[in-house]
Amino acid sequence: ILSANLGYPRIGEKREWKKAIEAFWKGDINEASLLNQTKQLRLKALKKQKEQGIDVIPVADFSFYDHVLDTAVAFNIIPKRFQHHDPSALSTYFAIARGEKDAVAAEMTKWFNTNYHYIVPELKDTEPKLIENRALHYYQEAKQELDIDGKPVIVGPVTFVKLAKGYQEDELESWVNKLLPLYEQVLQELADAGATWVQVDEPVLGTNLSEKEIEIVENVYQTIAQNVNGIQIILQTYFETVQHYERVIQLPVSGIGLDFVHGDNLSLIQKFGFPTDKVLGAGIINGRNVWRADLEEKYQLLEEVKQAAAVDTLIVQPSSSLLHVPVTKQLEEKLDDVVKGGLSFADEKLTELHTLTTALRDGKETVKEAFLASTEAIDALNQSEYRNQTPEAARQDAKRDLPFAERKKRQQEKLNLPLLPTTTIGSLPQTAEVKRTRTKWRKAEITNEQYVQFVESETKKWIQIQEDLDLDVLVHGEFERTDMVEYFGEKLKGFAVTEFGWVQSYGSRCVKPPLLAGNVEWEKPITVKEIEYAQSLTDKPVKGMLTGPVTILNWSFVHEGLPRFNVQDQIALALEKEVLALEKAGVGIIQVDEPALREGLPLDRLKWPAYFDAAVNAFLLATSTVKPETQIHTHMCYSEFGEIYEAIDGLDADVISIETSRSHGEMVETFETNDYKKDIGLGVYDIHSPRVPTLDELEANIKRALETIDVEQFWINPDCGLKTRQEPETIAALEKMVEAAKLARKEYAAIK
Ligand code: THG
Ligand code: ZN
Repeated sequence: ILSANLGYPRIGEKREWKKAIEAFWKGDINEASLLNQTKQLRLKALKKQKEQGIDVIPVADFSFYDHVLDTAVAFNIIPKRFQHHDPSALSTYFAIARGEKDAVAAEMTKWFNTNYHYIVPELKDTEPKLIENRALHYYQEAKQELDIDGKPVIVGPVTFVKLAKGYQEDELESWVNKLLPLYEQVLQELADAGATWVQVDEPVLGTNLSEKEIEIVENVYQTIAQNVNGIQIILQTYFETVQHYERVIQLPVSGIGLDFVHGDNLSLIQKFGFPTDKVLGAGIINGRNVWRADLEEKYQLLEEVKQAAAVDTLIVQPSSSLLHVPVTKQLEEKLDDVVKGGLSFADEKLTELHTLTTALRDGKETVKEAFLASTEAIDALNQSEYRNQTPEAARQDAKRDLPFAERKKRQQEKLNLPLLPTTTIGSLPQTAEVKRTRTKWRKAEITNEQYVQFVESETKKWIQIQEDLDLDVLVHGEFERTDMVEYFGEKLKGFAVTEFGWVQSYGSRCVKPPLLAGNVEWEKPITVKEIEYAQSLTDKPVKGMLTGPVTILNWSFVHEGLPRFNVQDQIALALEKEVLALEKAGVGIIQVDEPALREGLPLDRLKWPAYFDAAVNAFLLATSTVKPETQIHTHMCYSEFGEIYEAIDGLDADVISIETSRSHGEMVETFETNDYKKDIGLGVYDIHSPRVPTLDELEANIKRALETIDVEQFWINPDCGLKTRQEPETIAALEKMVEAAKLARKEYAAIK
């Protein structure tokens, strides 16, 4: 019996990694300094894992941005527009991730159903060859510096190709065949350097692979087994039940890692067994949540696993990489004791792994105290005020009273908006000054009053700017909010927020998910004051801005003792109270954003209908009890809409805005083929880049949309919130956008 980790968080206890990388981008530190600082972070992480008694420690899980981009660049898979650069230069790597003057960044998208984004590889027009054996490099570093025989982690070939841009099944085989010799070289060099284990991540094995695809998986691992000698591959899966289980366990690898937290892999091993000559990596500690494990329960589960899989070597490990959780809870000083006692971040999870391994190896009595402490912490949380109310029962058939066409008539009477109304998504630039002031307020360096006054002055400034720009539907700008989910987490009962609980979201960007410890309750209006203030400054409508139940659920760390769909309904009912409070305060347009609706989709398609039903009902619980003349908006942040179209329609929002500027044409088609009837704003420019769009581009995007979408249905807006942008470029871009809208209005008025 061994203990292992699958990947350690990159960002450092206090986001040192992020700060070093951003300092390098700004030119404040040079490359040598970046390399040195990040090396120290890696070594510190390795040392910690060793000291915690982890037997099999991952290496090469480090990245300067993203591990999928690492894999691509190491194989010379560099988008054509960056191919004139040196493929081995760090500057090339960052250019692909972030874009440069004449070349847009590679797209990024969600890593399976997590809130982590990877850079989408572009295979077209590339010639794969091995630029760098990263796995070997980091293996040697750990060996030389700390005498650790690390386990290099690499993204498997099938997962890598499946995640590439424009993936088509009939191209899988040829691409995998091109990459296989490179993988073989990487693995052989590792073996020759003395590596004992290598972890090959193939999370696509938890998705619905076709017959053809699973055959390719078989070929890949047979070929590797034939051509590489002297290394033990652990084929690592996570996030879901393995599909094609009986074939996967026959693959010629030394071990297989299964997730025993998500999905139902236990039933599979109980039903079909597990090869006794293979190592089983039992993913027992949740790698995606921050709540302390119930060690008794985990121990029982391990016993069941052991019984079903009579293997010689069992590896006790987290369910996935710990990339998805913060580093350590030790720094938290403001948390309620009961909550803090109930937490396990990455470091504490390593302790849990060690405890469970010891219990299996030497008997439970040897770690009696740790088991007792776990039980006590969980009991304390269960008996705390977080759990003592009975949640309100949710309706299952929430629905607006009147059909859309009738609502639209009444809303238009009230709002009197022009053809092709213009608006923004909600957040406005969070300048350094905004962030600085909030930090000061948090540290009590300024009073509450001073802070509120500052936020109001920003709102006032921007209401004026929006009026000058002649936008039609205004926003207050969300200057009082950090992250939208963290913000609602701070205000709703049942949640707690941390000080240092950061996790990587994309590149150097991090988020701090709130902790959902118990039943959710709305206590008093959250957003009404700010919206009322903004509305008092203008005659134009100001939108109320809320984050929806699916997104709050998805972007929080929800306690595993709480049933997810129930929690989602509780959040929805709390939001309904906020929606009604806004309506009562005279707010005529309320936007409830659901940017996480899509990423929350289960990996297994069979689970989609239940997910959608629950998501749609929760959104309707929150939004359907307003008056017909109150206009409900929603916003979503991604482009592949085809497969979730029905759910989107089911939300029954009066207006939806979506992020489309990087794939405008495709998106228009989805709504066209489905004959979507409600109002819709397809983002007319990309806010993820500081570039100000030209009038021509904006007009072209509007025109393209109006070829198929009715002009009466269309809204003109940027494709996402503006909080990460600077003020001057934002104003310049919006100016152009309003100009384009006015030109389009004229044109269409003439046609009519
Ligand atoms: N909130 C949460 N999750 C998200 C998003 C979000 N996931 C998807 C998408 N939006 C990711 N986008 C971002 C955009 C910006 C930042 C993080 C994720 C960001 N973070 C600050 C940083 O790392 O510097 C930290 C926050 C701050 O200091 O204000 O800018 O919006 N939950
Ligand atoms: Zn968005």
